[in-house]
Amino acid sequence: GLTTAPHVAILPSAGLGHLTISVRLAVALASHGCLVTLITPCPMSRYISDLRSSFRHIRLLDFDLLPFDAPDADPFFRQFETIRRSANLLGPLLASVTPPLSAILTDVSLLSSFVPVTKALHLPTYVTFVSCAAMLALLCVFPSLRKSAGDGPILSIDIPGVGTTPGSWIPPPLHNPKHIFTTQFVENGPALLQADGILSNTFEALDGEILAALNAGAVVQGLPPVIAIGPQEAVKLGAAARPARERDGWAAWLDGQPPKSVLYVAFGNRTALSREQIRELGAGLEKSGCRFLWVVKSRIVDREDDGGVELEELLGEDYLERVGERGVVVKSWVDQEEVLAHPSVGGFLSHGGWNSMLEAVLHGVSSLNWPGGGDQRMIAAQAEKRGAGVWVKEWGWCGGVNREESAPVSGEEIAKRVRELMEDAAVGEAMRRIHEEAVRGIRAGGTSYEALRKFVADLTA
Ligand code: BUP
Repeated sequence: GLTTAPHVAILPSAGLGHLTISVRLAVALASHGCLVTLITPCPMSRYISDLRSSFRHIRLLDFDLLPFDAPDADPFFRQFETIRRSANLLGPLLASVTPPLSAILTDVSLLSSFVPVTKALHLPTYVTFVSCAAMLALLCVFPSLRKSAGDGPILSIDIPGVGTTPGSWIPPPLHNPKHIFTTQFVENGPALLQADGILSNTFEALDGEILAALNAGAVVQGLPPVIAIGPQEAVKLGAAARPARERDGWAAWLDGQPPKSVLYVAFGNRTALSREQIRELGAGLEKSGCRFLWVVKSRIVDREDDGGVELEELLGEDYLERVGERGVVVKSWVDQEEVLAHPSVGGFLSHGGWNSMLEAVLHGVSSLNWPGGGDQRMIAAQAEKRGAGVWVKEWGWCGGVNREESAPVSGEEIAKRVRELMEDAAVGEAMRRIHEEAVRGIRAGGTSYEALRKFVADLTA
């Protein structure tokens, strides 16, 4: 008979990283023949309007949220809570969409709040998961783990497929049973069992063992299929999508550097280093003798807020003069995909956020992951196992909140490791291998490509 395209709605969570993957997924699903509606609860006007003008075939559905006041809270947390508390408003909105929806994809962090709403509409509900498979496995087992640890810390975790994970590697808030992250985590774990499937932005060569354990029911029984569809490629938005735009200063500078000679330094949107650590990092980059492009961030803000502090104040008066043509320092934001894709870039000093790690793999750039918090030690551990990044455990966390107690890592030490990263052939070779596997996976016939195609075909059937 006549088949019509399935219509899929995507609900992103707060934070740029989550919106980014939702946009990538929207574009990928559309390319597999889906009609896609992206629900936009985020007041990130510039990004959303870029999206509107760049992808006319993706529908945007404004989700008007209930006001929620928490003036002191982290902007990410405030946005997240605002979305969650508005869950009941989504039902009528989804029901009114035409043609009727075939499925909804909701970000895992919102799952427990939204699954009652989507289930009431009898809408097939899929979860989007944007971290490593070890984190997904942790999410599955965590509620019982938390219970048996009482009010105490969690010392070590044994998960089938993952092995033994030291307690110090899991997201730090999980050690505090009262933390909002923990209460959400404990609610979202069991909610996974109500979903029809989990779309995970990872791939076989990176996370295969853990995916197999999850799909065999070895981690938790009754888990819906975990479908690895990553690494999802970047999509060009707004100004970046226009071919004739002017090159940014840093991009023009990159154009003039030798192949693979530049170290790119950035710690994501939500990881700010202390002033002290910024100074040491600056000294390290200077000492290393490497060329570098450094995105400096001293405050935890998303893309649209640029912090307000002057570079000279952070780095010291004559730092930029001393570094001269050898390095470029940018405040707040560059198009990271464009940087990593540039032939001059040969290394990446990163916080190892999930998106950043996958982007480095997609472009085959050797990385040193210096976790800043959250899931980033779990990611660094898995990346190291598969050759997708070096991890210097002794450095501890790079980020402000988690680093408070300890002294900064010295410039000397940073210089040494950075030079090693840029020069070590074995590191480069390991990255090249995982890069090739990742790319093979997302091309026609590859595991991730075919998994997404089958997902769409099953919706149509
Ligand atoms: Br910094 C920076 N340009 O200058 P992660 C980041 N990015 O394009 P995070 C830029 O932001 P969450 C910049 O390419 C990646 O897609 C980068 O995501 C892009 O880390 C994204 O690596 C960063 O997952 O995650 O920001 O800590 O936002 O989810 O908290």
